[in-house]
Amino acid sequence: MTDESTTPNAASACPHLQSVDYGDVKTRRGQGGETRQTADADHPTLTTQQGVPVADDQNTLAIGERGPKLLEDFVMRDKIFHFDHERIPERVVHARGFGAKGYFECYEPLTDITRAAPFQAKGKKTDVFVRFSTVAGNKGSADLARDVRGFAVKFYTDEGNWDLVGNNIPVFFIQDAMKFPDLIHAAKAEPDRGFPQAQTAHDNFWDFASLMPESMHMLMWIMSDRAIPRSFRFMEGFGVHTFRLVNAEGQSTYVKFHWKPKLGMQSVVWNEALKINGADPDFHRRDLWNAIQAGDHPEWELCVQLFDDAFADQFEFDVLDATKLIPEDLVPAKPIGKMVLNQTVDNFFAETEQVAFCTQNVVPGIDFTNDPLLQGRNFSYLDTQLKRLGSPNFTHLPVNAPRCPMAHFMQDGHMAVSNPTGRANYEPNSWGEAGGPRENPERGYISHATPESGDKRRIRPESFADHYSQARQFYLSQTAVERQHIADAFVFELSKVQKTAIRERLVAGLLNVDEDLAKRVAQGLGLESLPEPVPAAATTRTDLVESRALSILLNGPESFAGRKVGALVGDGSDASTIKALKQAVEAEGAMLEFIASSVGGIQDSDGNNIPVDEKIDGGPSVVYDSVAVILDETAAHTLANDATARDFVSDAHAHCKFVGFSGDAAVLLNAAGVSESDRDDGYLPLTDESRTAEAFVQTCRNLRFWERQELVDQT
Ligand code: HDE
Repeated sequence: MTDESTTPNAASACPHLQSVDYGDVKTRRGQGGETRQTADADHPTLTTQQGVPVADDQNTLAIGERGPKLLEDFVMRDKIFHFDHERIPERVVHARGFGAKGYFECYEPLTDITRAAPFQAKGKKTDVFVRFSTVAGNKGSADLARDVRGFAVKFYTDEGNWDLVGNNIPVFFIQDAMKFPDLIHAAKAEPDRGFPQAQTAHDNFWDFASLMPESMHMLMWIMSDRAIPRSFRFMEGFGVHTFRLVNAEGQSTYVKFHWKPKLGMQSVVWNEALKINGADPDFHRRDLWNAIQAGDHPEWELCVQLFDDAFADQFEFDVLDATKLIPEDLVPAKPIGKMVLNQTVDNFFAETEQVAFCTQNVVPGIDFTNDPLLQGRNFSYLDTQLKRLGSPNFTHLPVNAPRCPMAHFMQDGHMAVSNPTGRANYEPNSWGEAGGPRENPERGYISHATPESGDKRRIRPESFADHYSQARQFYLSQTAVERQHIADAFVFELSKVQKTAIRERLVAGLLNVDEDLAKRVAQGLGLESLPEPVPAAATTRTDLVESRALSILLNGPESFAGRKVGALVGDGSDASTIKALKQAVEAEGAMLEFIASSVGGIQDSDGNNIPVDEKIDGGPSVVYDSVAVILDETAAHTLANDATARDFVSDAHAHCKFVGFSGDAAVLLNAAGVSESDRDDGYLPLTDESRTAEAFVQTCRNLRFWERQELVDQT
């Protein structure tokens, strides 16, 4: 027998441990120099999944020091086995998402129109879980893809879970769920090559879209800046479909749900999106995380458009058609409560990844309509959750479990953690008090008794046939800047399409929307002549009135709260100017970050150490809402030779941002190509007088100096 085999267990687990001090971290080293951190008063003992204490988490059990490893090592196998199975199938759509928790608070009782629990009393609070997402990209894709954002809300009501699984755009690409797999196949990476990732800018998508006239209204929305939001906090949400609210007497009212952000709407511009995706692919999730962690809890008002059959019958379009909206000018969106997101998740996988939204999760007082898309979704979501989460018991996971009393006879299956107790697992039964739950005709869910008749057929209603009128209304309701962005987006996307016939077909569709738009796109694509318009199933209406609610810029914020200023500083930056800016930004409820050549911090003109948030190449101006450049002459000259510092300025200029600058910073501005004559009213001087900082922040409320755009485009 060798010495090794006779060594007692405890000693062999910790041979020759040497203490090592890393300054703030105290560890020990094993014989091979490996780091060993052992349990102590502050750190509990590591165990296997079976609860067995682990003596050595660094070395696999072996024969001899350099010999073969043993299959007997259940500690190592437990760890690797679990790791091998860490992934679950990502969602087939909306794979990349980010969740947060909070509550919904009801403004006034809505008992006359619905018996739904969250709306029964003023001030009533209902817990919610929200997951925002992009649609096309994989789980690891970048946040600022041009895409629809999912806006899914799970209400843990007193009468079960209600999932309002919406988007940040009020209409959809298709009218019948039958086409969903085709739409998603076309939008995602092309199957032979596996790219492009998280982009619709490729042949397959535009081939499909150009052959689906019903998608035109939605195309206008996704080519608009709605598809590149600045933050989840600054975007609207929509239930999309027409639903029903049903009161205790069984009377139904049609409803469309809208979420309106209290902080107002805001988007980035496309060139920024492209750059943000490189600088910070987690831009949106980081933004939400940071805001909630900083106590800046985002809020949305839940608004409802309520209408009856009489309105539905006289409305120009079919309220069951998800490619149409009801303009707010026709039916106002009435606020009925607010949602506050005040908690980040404790664990991303347990909550954000495993949350299972299902459109068919409704509660008494909320019901479906015959929207063919909604009906298809009601099948799809349950099916998808079984595939993803692997068991019908996904409702046992805390994020999915209702928070109201629950009693039923469903049992067993994979991973059952809360099987019903007692003898009775069926009904009817004669077990008296131990007999378990019974149906409840008073409190139970009763579907609205809608009369239905007709022949069993596969047919699209004629009332769904107008594909262009609302697309036109949307386009004409935009400001000039927004129209330009839409045209530019079509040109960008279609320029990535290789087949000219596809580009032409799309322009032929746009001719049914607006001739000016079609011409701009054709010109941007270098088409030699305009094609003939696509034959339309119904003539485009030109009498629909423009609607302010459809524009982002007309619904921007009233203040700069929740936004972020990036200040480029260096050693010697004027202390009073920095202080004044910080005060003005914070008084507005906004945030100030410092950017410098080194993350080690700077010394201002008074010799104070100012901590720096980002090194210049990690904090480009694209990730800020406005920028300030506060430099003394020496630092300005040094940074004038730094390409990233010049980009900081020239990007801010090109993206029409407001720029505050101290006198000496002009050296850098000039070097970045923004000479004195280029400095328009979007450039504001910052001095040691607090009024200059206040004026800068007040101007920032406009978010961008759009007057610059035309000039920038020309250059
Ligand atoms: Fe979805 N959708 N969808 N969808 N959808 C899914 O369910 C589906 C549609 C939406 O953060 C899937 O859990 C069909 C419209 C959101 O977890 C899947 C149709 C709208 C989310 C599915 C639609 C949405 C999903 C994939 C056509 C806006 C993410 C993973 C009839 C109103 C929820 C999953 C989350 C997710 C099917 C159309 C919104 C496959 C068949 C319209 C926000 O079940």
